[in-house]
Parts: sequence; C-alpha cells; structure tokens
Amino acid sequence: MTTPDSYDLLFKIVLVGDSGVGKSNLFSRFHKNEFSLESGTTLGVEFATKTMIIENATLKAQIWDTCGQEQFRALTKTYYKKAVGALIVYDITKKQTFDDINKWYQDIKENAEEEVVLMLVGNKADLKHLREVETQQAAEFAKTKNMAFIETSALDSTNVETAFQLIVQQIYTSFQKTKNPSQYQTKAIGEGESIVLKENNKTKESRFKKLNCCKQQ
Ligand SMILES: Nc1nc2c(ncn2[C@@H]2O[C@H](COP(=O)(O)OP(=O)(O)O)[C@@H](O)[C@H]2O)c(=O)[nH]1
Ligand SMILES: [Mg+2]
Repeated sequence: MTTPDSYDLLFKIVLVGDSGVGKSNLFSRFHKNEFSLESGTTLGVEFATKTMIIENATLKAQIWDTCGQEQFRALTKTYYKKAVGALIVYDITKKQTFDDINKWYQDIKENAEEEVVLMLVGNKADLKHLREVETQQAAEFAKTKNMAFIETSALDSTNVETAFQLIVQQIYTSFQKTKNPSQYQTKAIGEGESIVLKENNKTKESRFKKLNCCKQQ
C-alpha cells in the first residue's frame, strides 16, 4: 500500500526572484491552497513537500521558499544546495523584476546542481491592465536560456499547479536521461527532521520543517 511517505524520488525545487513578485504566495497556493494579501510574511517554513505521480513513479517535490533574504541578494548556499529545479519568478506588472531575472539565473547556475531544470514564471497574470512585460517577450527570453515559461496567478490559482507539475515532469525526464543520478539523491535533506503539523485533506501530504534558512552562512 502506498502511504504519503513512500516515494521513488525526491526532488528539491527552489523559488527565486525579486522580493514582492509572489513567491511565498505561489508556495502557499501550491502546498495548502491559500493566498494572502500581506506581503513579506514569514511563515516559519523552510520547505513543503508534495507527492505527485508521474508515469507510474511516485515523486516527491520538496519546494523551498525564501524567508525574505532575497531583498539583500543573500540567498544562502544551503538554499541552493542540491536543487535540481528552480522557478525563477518575476511580476508581469514590474519590468524591473523581469530585468533582474539574469542575476537570479547566474546565481542558480553558480550554486545549484549542474543539470538544474529552470522554469521562468511570470506571476500576477490576473493584473492584465497593469502589465509591463509582454508574454511573447518573456517566452522568447526563456527560449534563449533553455527554460520553460509559464504565466501564473497565485491570486486566482491560474497555472500554479501546472507550473509545479511541469517542472517535476521535466526534472523526471532529465533524471531518466542523466548519466549522473547521484545529484538527485536528495532523500537525505531534512528527512527524519520533518514534522507533520497538519493532517487534514488539503495538507495531508504537506510536511513542514522548522525555519532555519535565514541563518547566515
Ligand atoms: N494580484 C496578485 N497579487 C499577488 C499575486 N501573488 C502575490 N501577490 C501579492 O504580491 C505581494 C507580494 O507577495 P509575496 O508572496 O509576499 O512575494 P515574495 O516576496 O516574492 O514572497 C502580496 O501583497 C501578495 O498578496 C498574484 O498572483 N496576483
Ligand atoms: Mg516571500
């Protein structure tokens, strides 16, 4: 019998991007279907995990959110360590956050696993009347960097589940082709230290670990 804890592979995926683009809301929309109008709230959570079944394999996505330290461009090495996927998020209503994608891209390339799968995410797609970054422009940019691209809204839920599903699918495809499977051995991260805070229908597969990601390295 399959329990929430039995899985074939665990993939660490990090959220990066400028402060205020909606990373924490994408995170909470994904793992507990919640949205908050408050900005910059620290949830006291370092990562959440969710189990997905893709091509008969039970995959566990371990999604990491920052705790605001991206304001200082100070994401720690621990944050990127062993990440095999990254969602680089910008705000479609703020051109600057799109221009800053390059620096996040560099950061990931320098600190995450070599074959990290990247996805460019244009969030706040519900705010169409305030749009500053055209879909076409972002799609073309993503192509030049070999990244998938999607527009989301954490507010109305558009494409949030899809974004996470697509990246997990891509990581799995990449895993199946890799000559270096050891980089996917993320089972050790946090395992045994996690505690289940809630166990209801919505969150029964989400597990949380006590916050310590803001510690300076
Ligand atoms: N309209 C709209 N607002 C959003 C969306 N996602 C986040 N926000 C708002 O943007 C602000 C910053 O969100 P937050 O998740 O804290 O951003 P973070 O700093 O990247 O983690 C908050 O006021 C959110 O309510 C979205 O998809 N649509
Ligand atoms: Mg945040």
